[in-house]
Amino acid sequence: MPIDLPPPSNVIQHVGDHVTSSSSWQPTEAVITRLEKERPGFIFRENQLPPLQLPEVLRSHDGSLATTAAEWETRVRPETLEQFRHVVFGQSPSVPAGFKIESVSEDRYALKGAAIHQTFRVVVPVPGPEKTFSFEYSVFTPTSAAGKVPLFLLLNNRGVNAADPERATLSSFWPVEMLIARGYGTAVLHLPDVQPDRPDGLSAGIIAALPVDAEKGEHWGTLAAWAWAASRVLDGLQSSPSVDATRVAVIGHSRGGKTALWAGATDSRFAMVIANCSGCGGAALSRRPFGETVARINEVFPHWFCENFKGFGSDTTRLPIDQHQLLATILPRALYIGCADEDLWADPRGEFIALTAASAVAPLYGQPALDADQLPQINQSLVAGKLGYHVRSGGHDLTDWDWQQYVAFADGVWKRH
Ligand code: GTR
Repeated sequence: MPIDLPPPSNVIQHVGDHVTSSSSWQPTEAVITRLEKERPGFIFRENQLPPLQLPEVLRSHDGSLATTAAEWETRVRPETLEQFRHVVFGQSPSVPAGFKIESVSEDRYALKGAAIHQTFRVVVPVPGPEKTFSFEYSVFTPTSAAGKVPLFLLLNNRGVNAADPERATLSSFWPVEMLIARGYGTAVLHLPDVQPDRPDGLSAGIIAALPVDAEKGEHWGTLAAWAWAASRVLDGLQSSPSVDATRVAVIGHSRGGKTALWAGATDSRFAMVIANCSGCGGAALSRRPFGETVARINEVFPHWFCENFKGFGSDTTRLPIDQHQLLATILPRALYIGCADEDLWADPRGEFIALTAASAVAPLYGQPALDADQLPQINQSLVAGKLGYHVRSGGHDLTDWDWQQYVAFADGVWKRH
């Protein structure tokens, strides 16, 4: 049963082609005009969108509404996850027997003595002649920590220089030094080590190595393979004497953000999920064709989702679910959605609508829901209970400012002051 969302009139008023605002964030005319030139044929104005109707997050297939946390957890949430496996991300394999994690290296004097740096290898038994498929991840923990530390696991979708474990190249994409100084551990998984990010990449990587028992239409895609690997890293973190595995935040940017959401949805051991500029197939709504659309993402990145998702490009209203329900499956754990002013391709406002709709789950756990009229001003972090949201000024990136908001959010949720 779809519900009508309130029109955005309390946030944005449409006057012909011009948009005037209340104090909430709204895109500037200059950015809209630039994107309309750069990406003709796509929508960057609210008044060009079709009316939005979304499935209710608490509604079960049988029509009943979850009114308790137990009903949500035992009925609606599992149904929702199954729909996402079926039509968006595909079915992932179970963990093969004999799977193990080996220590590769340890530097007890990393970052001039501020951190211990360890590297691990995940070894997955596979049926082919290679017998195993393996990939590595790196972990930094503060030397001065009195006990186990909470940790940010970055899913790195960029080159190694964006998240260099050797620290020869420093980048705001992975501010290890800042995180260590703030008392956090941090780990990085380089996503292409698990699965190549190419349309023709499905004949390589973990997807080629590890068979999955699923119909063709719901065979796992690249994002699901990356998310599965993130869970294997969490397996390793669980046996670390220096990491508090009950306080691990999985964080990713863009395609890494989409992956972080799916990892958090499918693995409730992740206590916090942070999706930065995740956009279409991430926190942005498929039924809102603002910026990147389902048709376009499946055309340009045909390897990311399962085959079934391609069938909805021409009419997203036929999708049995939408991305707000993906966000809902992460609740009542902590969830932060960050995006950027100039990144209209990723639809910051659509991400906020998705988060507010997902927040219907929060009151079942005594936590506050969000209202659509709470869209914050630019460069202001909105935090309500265990939900966070911001629109930063600037473009499609994971910046120092974004990280500062995420660390402050984790400090608050995990009461570290
Ligand atoms: C964009 C793409 C997005 C996003 C991004 C990225 O071009 O359209 O869906 O994933 O790239 O990962 O950088």
